[in-house]
Amino acid sequence: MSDKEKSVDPATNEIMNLACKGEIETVFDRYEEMEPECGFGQLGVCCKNCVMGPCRIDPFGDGPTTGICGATANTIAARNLVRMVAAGAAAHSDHGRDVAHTLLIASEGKTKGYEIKGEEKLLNLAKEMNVKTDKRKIEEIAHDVAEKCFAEFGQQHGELQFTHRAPKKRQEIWKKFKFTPRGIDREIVEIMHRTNIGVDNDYVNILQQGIRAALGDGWGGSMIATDLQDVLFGMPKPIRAVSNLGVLKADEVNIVVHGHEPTLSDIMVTASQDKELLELAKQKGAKGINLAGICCTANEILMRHGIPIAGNFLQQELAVITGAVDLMLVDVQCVMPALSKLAGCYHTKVVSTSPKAKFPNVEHVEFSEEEALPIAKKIVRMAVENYPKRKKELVNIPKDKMELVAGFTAEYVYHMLGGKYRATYRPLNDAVISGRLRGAVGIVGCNNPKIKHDWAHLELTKALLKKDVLVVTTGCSALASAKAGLLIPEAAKKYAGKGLQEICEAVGCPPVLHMGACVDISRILMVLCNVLSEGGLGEDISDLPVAAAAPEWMSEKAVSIGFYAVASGIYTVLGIPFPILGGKEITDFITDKMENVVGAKFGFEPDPIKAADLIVKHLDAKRKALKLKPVMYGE
Ligand code: NFS
Repeated sequence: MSDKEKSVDPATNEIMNLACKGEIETVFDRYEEMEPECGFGQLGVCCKNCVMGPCRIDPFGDGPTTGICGATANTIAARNLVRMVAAGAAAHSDHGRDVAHTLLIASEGKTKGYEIKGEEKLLNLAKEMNVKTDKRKIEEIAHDVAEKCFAEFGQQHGELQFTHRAPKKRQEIWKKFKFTPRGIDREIVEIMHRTNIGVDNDYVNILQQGIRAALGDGWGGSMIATDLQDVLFGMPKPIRAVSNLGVLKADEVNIVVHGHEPTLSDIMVTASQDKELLELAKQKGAKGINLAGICCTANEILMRHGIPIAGNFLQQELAVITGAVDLMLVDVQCVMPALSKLAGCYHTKVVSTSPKAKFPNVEHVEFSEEEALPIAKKIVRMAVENYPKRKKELVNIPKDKMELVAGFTAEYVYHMLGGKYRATYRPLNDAVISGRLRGAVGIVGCNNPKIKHDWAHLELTKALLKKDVLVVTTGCSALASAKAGLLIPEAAKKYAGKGLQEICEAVGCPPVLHMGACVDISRILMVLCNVLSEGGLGEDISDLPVAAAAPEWMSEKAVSIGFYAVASGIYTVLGIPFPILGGKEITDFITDKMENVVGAKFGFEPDPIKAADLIVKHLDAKRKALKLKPVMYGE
């Protein structure tokens, strides 16, 4: 690759230069080679939902104005978009289902390696779900909670349990427009039905089902994943750790876990500390076994165990190019197929584990929750045995690494602000009411080679901090902030406005709060519910001076997240527009009219500074509507 720097992260650029010299191909090269990308696809006006086509609508009006069946650009764009929602919601929800399964078999004593570490959370869930707790063993309670969560996936009518956590007003809006999800799977299936040739042709009606399925993700599948993970693996608490490629070690066996489900990564933490395997590592000449993570599974074990972060989505290939990764272990989601070919150039073993995600020419060690620990140990052993094959001349580990604090939860905020004896959200609400804090924004989502790596995440985050906006973050955006040093308390002094600085100093927290993986955006929803119940800031999420942004998104999961955020009443700004711009009316609906329905809308803005302006304007308008004082430290 010849081009100028692809990232704002020095470690990424260093390894990119290496790749370039060695003529090793990465995602950045493949992106360049793909340009110009298909314009019809970008505008959302190509359809291949039946084989009379594929059809494409001419965006300039010179060619066909409808598909062969008569579908307009708006219909086609809407169908394509909600199919993205279906795929995204399915991914998050299937993750949630796997966790429910693991909890179920763990409660029956059928697993090797898992135990119930989050008792308090389990008991709270039991109460919420009407599961009896009196004189019952913790396993029995866990069993019934897991079964109830399982039932949410296949439920055919009624309302998903956790939608009742939303403020009353929000629930009423959902009821009024038939947005309340009935069952997680049902809503996803209905998208596939409605977008089949010749079914739902009204773009607004199509979006209605997209919203319902997305809410089934945010207040269903993702929320179940988060809550049951807390039950199984324990509640995260703020923890210090280190991030970036510099966490790889030259003299230790490096195992990188990549993917999403902590059922695998969490057990790898235990396996990598096994005495026998550590001894074996020494025999092979390594000083220890170093576990590190990439993407959201990294977030899971970071916030529960302080396991270091090797990088975010666009760094997965770069980790291999350091030549120091002895084994990369993958499960599901965000794993590039390119890894298999790339690993062939190094000694790195890539190992797939999920029956749902295999790769040609990649060794597959099938993971099962029942045999979790023995399988994890087997994989660690493979890594250790591969260590002597490391080619010293190919090892280049960048020096860059950065301290961070991660692991904030909706529950922890009570203690963080209220102190030891009086757990409360009051100080947070008061900070907003008094104008010391302007509001809060969730910055989340992926990386995308269309945008300089990490740049938009960081520019937007810094611009908002300066305006006294508290930032909460998850996913690969959280990892971008981690690498840039925004997740340490000291960052407040450097980047935050005076009001936010005062709060961070008083509480001892960073100005950017790491709240976990992408499924943990459900934690952010719960923070907002808690803020509303504390009082003084309106009655519905759409009343709050809050917003969301995904400046570098690329995954279908982000489409689902965006929809449940907006349908929950949160203004959401995307750095890359949805592929719908070929349909004028649907674009207008999503970026404007939707506000009349759900009290929030999408904004599309690639420039992070302009995005920050849009968000600040929105926060100020919400403050005004609540009749709050002007922000304490002015502009
Ligand atoms: Ni987490 Fe969200 Fe993937 Fe990163 Fe993007 S999809 S699940 S943000 S890139 S891991």
